[in-house]
Amino acid sequence: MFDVKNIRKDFPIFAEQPDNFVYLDSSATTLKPQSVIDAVAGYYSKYSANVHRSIYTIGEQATAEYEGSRGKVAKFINADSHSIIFTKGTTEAINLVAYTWARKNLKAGDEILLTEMEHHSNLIPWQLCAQETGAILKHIPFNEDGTLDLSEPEKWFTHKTKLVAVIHQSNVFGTVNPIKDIIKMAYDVGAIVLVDAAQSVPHQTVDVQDMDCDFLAFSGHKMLGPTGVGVLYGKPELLEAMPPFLGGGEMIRTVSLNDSTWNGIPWKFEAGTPNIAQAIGLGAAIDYINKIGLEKIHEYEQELLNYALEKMQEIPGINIYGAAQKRGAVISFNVENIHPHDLAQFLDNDGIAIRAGHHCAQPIMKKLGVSATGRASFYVYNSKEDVVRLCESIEKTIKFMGGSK
Ligand code: 7TS
Repeated sequence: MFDVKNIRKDFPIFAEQPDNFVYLDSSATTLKPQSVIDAVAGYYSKYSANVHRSIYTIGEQATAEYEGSRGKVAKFINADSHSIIFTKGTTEAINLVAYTWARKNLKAGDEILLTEMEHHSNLIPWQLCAQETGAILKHIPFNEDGTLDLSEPEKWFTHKTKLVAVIHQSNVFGTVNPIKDIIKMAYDVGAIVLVDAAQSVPHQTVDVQDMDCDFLAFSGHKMLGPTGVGVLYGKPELLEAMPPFLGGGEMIRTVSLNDSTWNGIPWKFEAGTPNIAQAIGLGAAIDYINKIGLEKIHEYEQELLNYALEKMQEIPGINIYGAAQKRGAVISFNVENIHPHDLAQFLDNDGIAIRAGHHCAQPIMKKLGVSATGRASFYVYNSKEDVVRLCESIEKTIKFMGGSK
């Protein structure tokens, strides 16, 4: 049994908000449990020293907690601590690879292979990189059901493919892409693979050894952690060979006026005072997830997803985008004759928070022929009751707006 009633007690926002508050926007960012808030506040109130430089007790405590968090992240995805770089989020993690590995290794005519279902943060860094290096962008298309069309791999994976950067779980369709197959196809042509795992790491077990990706990026704030912290995992041999991203304090070994040598990994990529409190908060979020059990969370979310799909499909005039067999608990939809922004506003009046918009995936919207969709996404604190409330509120809006006939 998944004890959602007790889990909700760990999230102080539910006591602050009106009783009818239903949060269905965890794909954008998740709510935070008290233990994460306490970990962040604890750093600031008890031992707020800088890390890696202070030879006094609270400085050593800060370093131990910050590095301890790195260890928790590493264990969470089955990696070695040295291959975990703290960044600001998924976006910065992807940019780090684009500015260092890609600009060093790509030349005119090389191909960067993406998909049509990427979040903007896994499109734009490569557009900028292609403009500078002369590399060519290619995009694996998606089918009507929101799955990737991998029927002609030879069209996409060629001897020119040098980098494959692909979303693991779609933030629009929920589709979980066949990442191991994609990685195999990439390795068969000698390409490097980056996985955008922003939507998968919080919801399913991701094991980088088993997946065997080269790079993996995700965000703390989508997994109950603070904003301002994310992770880039990289295979150590790749990270070692990459030039630094940002220059400054702590990323160096020696500095003279005209040149410098670099610190070892991962610190070579963490210039300046890092996001100490946020990284410590992410460690607390991982502790919280582990306490419940990620497998249990995944199972529960699948149950909620199936329930929500069943109930939502009964709503007249609703159009749900994406029907992959393997998918996460995120549902994008539109209701005939009602703009999703209007729908979101009406739901908000009933205390229900969904996202309406293009979800930072404008190319998906264009292909679907819509400017926006509504989106409901679920996490540990959601219940079947939330699904019922969502459906009732959508139906009420349809009646009020004279939507679907
Ligand atoms: N990649 C994916 C798959 C995402 O869903 C997001 C954020 C990002 C990258 C960027 O993460 P960030 O933490 O660096 O901003 N997705 C969403 C969303 O779906 N709604 O709001 C943010």
